[in-house]
Amino acid sequence: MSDRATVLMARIDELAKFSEEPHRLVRRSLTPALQQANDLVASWMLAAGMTVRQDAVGNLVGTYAGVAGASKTLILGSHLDSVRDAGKYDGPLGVLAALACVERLHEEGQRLPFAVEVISFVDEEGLRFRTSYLGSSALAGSFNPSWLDYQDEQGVVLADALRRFGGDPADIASCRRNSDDLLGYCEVHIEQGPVLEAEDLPVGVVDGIAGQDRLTVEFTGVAGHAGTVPMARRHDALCAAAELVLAVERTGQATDGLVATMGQIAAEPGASNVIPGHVTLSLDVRHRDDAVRTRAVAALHDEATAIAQRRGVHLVWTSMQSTPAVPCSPQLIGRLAHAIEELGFKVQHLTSGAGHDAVPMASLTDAAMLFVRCKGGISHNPAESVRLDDVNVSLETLYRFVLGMQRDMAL
Ligand code: HGY
Ligand code: MN
Ligand code: MN
Repeated sequence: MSDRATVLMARIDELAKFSEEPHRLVRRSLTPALQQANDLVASWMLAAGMTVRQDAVGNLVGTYAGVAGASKTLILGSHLDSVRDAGKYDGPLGVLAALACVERLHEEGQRLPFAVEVISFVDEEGLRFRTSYLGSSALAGSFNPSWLDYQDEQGVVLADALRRFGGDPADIASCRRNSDDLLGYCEVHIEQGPVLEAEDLPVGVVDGIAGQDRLTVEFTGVAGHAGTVPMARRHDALCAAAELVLAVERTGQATDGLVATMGQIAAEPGASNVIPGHVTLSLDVRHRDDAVRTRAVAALHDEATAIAQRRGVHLVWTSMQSTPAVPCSPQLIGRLAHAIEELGFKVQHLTSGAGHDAVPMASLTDAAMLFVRCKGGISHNPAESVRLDDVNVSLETLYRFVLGMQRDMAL
C-alpha cells in the first residue's frame, strides 16, 4: 500500500474542515469556505512542482509542465464545492487523486510529452445558484451568461459573488479551451451507487453519464388566516406543491430508469397560522436517454398546470439548466480498462446517474471517469465513505492511465 493513499485520506479530512456551517459540511461555490479549500490545494500543487492560477470563473488550475515543446494537455480533476450536509469524498477524492498522480511524477522526476493539468472546478453541484457545472461549462464554452444574474438564497447575484471570489464575469470567455490543445479529461469519483460493492470491486469504468433537467417550480395562491378561511375557499400553494411532489414520485416510479426528485421547498410566508401563499420547489429529472427525460419533464409540466388550474393557483415553471446524456470516450475507456486489468481486477462498466464535470468536458475533449467503490453506495450524505485500499487502487489505475497516454503518443 503506497502512503499516497494515506496522505490523500488525511487531506480529505483537512479539506472537510472548510465548511460554511460548524456542524455539517456545506461548501457552496464562490464562498470563503471554498476559497480556503482552494488555497490549501494550491499549496499542495505548488509543492508538487506545479504552477497555479485561479481562472476568471473561479476554477483552481494547477499545471505540471511537460517536456520542452509539449503542445498538448491532459486534464485531470473534479470539484471541491459540496451539497448541503455533504459527504467529504464527493469531489475532493477526484481533485486529490489527480494531485497525487502529479506528485508521483514530480517525485520520480518524470516529465511527459504533454502537460498535466489538475483542475478543481468552481461549481459542480449547483447548490448555491441551482446551475451545476459552472466551471467546466466555462472551459467547454457552454457557460450561459444569463447564469451571471442568478441569485442565491441570500439574494447575492452570481456575478457579484464571482467578483468577490477574485473572478471576472466579463472575462469568462477567456476560460474556454481549444479542443486541439487537449489530449482528454479523466475524473476519479466515488461511484455514489451500489454496483462496485455488489461486484466486490474497488474501481469501475464509466461508459456514460445520464442527462439531467434542473427546474424551479413556483405556485402562487392566496395567503390567508388559518383560522378563518373555509377549506373550500382556499388557494393553498403548499397543497398544490404537495400534489406535485407525489406526482413527481409516481412518474419516476412508473418510468424505467427515470429518477425525479423535488429536493428543495420553501413555503411563504412560513407561519403556522397562515395559509401558504407562495411555494418554490426544485425539480431534478434524469435519465440515460434524453428523449425519455424530455417526455417526463413535459408530462410533469402538464400535471403541474392541471393542479394549478384545479386549485386556482398560479404556476411558474422555469428551466434552470438542461444537460444531455453524454457517452465517455471509447478510447479513454479502453485505457482505463487496460490499467485496471494490469492491476488484476475485472473491468466493470457503469452508467453514472449522477452528473459530473465530465459532462461539459465531454463536449470539449475525450472524457473518461474512474469510479471508486463507496460504502453502501451512500453519497450526498455525511455517511459517505471509501476504503483506503480502494483509493490506493484508484491512484495506481490513474497513474497507469496517464503513463498509457504517454506510451500511445510515442507510437
Ligand atoms: O447532482 C449530481 O448528480 C452531482 O452530484 N452534481
Ligand atoms: Mn461530484
Ligand atoms: Mn455530488
